[in-house]
Amino acid sequence: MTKTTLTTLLDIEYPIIQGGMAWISDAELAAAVSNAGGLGVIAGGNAERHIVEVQIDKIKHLTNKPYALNVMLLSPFADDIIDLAIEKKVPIVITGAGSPGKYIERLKEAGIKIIPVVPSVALARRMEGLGVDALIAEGTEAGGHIGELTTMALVPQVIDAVHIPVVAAGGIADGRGAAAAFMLGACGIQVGTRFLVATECNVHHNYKAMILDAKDTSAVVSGRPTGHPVRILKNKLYRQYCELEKNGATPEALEALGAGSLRKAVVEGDVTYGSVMAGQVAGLVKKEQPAKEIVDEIFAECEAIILKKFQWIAGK
Ligand code: TUI
Repeated sequence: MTKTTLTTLLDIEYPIIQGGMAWISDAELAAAVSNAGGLGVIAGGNAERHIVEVQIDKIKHLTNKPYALNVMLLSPFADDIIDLAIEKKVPIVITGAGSPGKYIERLKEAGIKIIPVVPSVALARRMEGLGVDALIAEGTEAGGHIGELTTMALVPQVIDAVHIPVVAAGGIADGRGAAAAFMLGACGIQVGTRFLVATECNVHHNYKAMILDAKDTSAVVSGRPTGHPVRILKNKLYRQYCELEKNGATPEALEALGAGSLRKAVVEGDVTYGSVMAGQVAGLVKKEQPAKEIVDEIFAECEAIILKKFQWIAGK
């Protein structure tokens, strides 16, 4: 048990949030993380309401611990997913890929805690002004849709700019990353990539294998010209993307190449022409293990590092 403002706010045992990963974070993974004492997250992604509804109904049978629903605001169904969160009395909503401004009043009225993911200080300030409960400051090391700033630079700047709890995300996969996040002043961490290889994660085994094989330079960014840069593992799809970009393809043509590509990798296991979203820490992820083991290991390692540093500082 590690008490921080985040564990108190969310009524969880460990200050860790599982990253909401479109097509991947289902009730099974989220429940495993919540049962391990962290905050499990079901990802709405681009899915229609009825798909997400099944996962919410399912998680209620798999855990009695708090969980969250991640609402991806670029989704054409974002309005429906917010309605669903309210109807189903989801305890916590995490938003990504945009500003949740227009939904905040209704979510607050329903007693739902709101934690937006922010890539900048400006958005962090705006969100605080709207009365959100906490923020996740996500650095560009993260997988999937990303901002510009690194976690190391973003997190302390966001912390200095707001008075609400700030969780660090992007580039954190083990106890060393967690300890670094706490040193920056974060009250918790969000981890995505490492949970991709959790035993309870239902992503295709080819996707897991590619994460386990990744090295430091495997994760690259595609789609900058579309305005929606996405971090993925290098493959043939990425090379096609680069070719199109080099030849001056329109953002629409680039978007078209990406359409449906995440599903292709996650569900069909086509990791050659599919989009294998992952963070820069993919190279640190070396084995498949149960979510509980991942959580326990991260905090045991984090605690040991922090205790060792204190001894060092005290000159012992
Ligand atoms: O949302 C994510 N990561 C994601 S979403 C996703 S699904 C997807 N698939 C294809 C294309 C795009 C997305 C895969 N990974 N992380 C949280 C995050 N939010 N990162 C950056 C942001 C963000 C960016 C701009 C949040 C707010 C924002 O606001 C701009 C505004 O509206 O002011």
